[in-house]
Amino acid sequence: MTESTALDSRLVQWRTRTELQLARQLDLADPGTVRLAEAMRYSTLGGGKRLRPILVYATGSALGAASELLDDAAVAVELIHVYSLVHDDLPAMDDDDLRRGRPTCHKAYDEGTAVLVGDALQALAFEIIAGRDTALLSAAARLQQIQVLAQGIGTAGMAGGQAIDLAAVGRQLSVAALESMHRRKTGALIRASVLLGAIAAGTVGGSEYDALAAYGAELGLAFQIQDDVLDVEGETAALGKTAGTDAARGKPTYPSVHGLAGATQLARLHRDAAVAALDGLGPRAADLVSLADLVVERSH
Ligand code: GRG
Repeated sequence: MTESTALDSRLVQWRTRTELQLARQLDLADPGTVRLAEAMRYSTLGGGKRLRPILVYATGSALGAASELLDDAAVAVELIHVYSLVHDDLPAMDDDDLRRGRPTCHKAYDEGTAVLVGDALQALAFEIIAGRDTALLSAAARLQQIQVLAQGIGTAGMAGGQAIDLAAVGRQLSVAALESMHRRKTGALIRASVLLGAIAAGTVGGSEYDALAAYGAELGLAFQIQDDVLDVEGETAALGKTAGTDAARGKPTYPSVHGLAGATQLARLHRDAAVAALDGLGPRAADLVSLADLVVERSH
């Protein structure tokens, strides 16, 4: 088996594992909240690349952790990601009709339900990593995961980045401000995904932890720049979301600030920085290097 075929089969395994774990955790049986539970499943189980759980599994596996130790973190980061997509699609934010090739949550259900779906998915994510139904990790490791995840999605991370994004519509941002927004909005959760995998594997600090934090941050930025590029170059059908919306909304993006060729080149520079950060991990980091390549080469 070639190296890329071996990675392909691990990606299939990690995606399948993620789907099974998500379905299991979303099997909410409270008869009083049937519509909410159904909308949570609609939003979560309807496709997606599952990049963030894959990063949890790839990082944890690189450091020697069994998949059972990584399941809770993998599910948690995807639930948080889905919450952010559901809220981002609301009329008060990006007002999108299409997500993952289907009507957005507030279109398929209603706005109030979509707000609650995001709220409940976020709460469920933290309940799971706190040890909802397993306690395979030590309490100290789970607490550290909770801290890392909370920092990744709060004012210093995703929500803060989204606030800068909302305030920037119709304005041009400086190069530094654009980078700072992207690092928070998208990069911080991707960085947290890598770190949650590391913590589950027992890497809770030190030079390898710092190296993985740098890898995750650079990878997150490369991912978001490629997302901006695809919004210009991509097709709605392949993306599963409406292409061209950034420009239509007057959003500052990497292509609008650096041009398309400049943005593509910058995505590759951040990919290179991500890979360089992994130097000290040696061959154990092979999958993480390949994932960095996939992130900048992706077409959806
Ligand atoms: C609502 C607090 C709050 C934050 C929203 C992440 C985010 C902030 C908004 C998502 C909108 C968006 C298109 C961001 C650009 C990058 C990104 C996160 C794209 C979607 O992620 P993918 O490509 O999606 O991994 P799939 O569907 O494959 O999971």
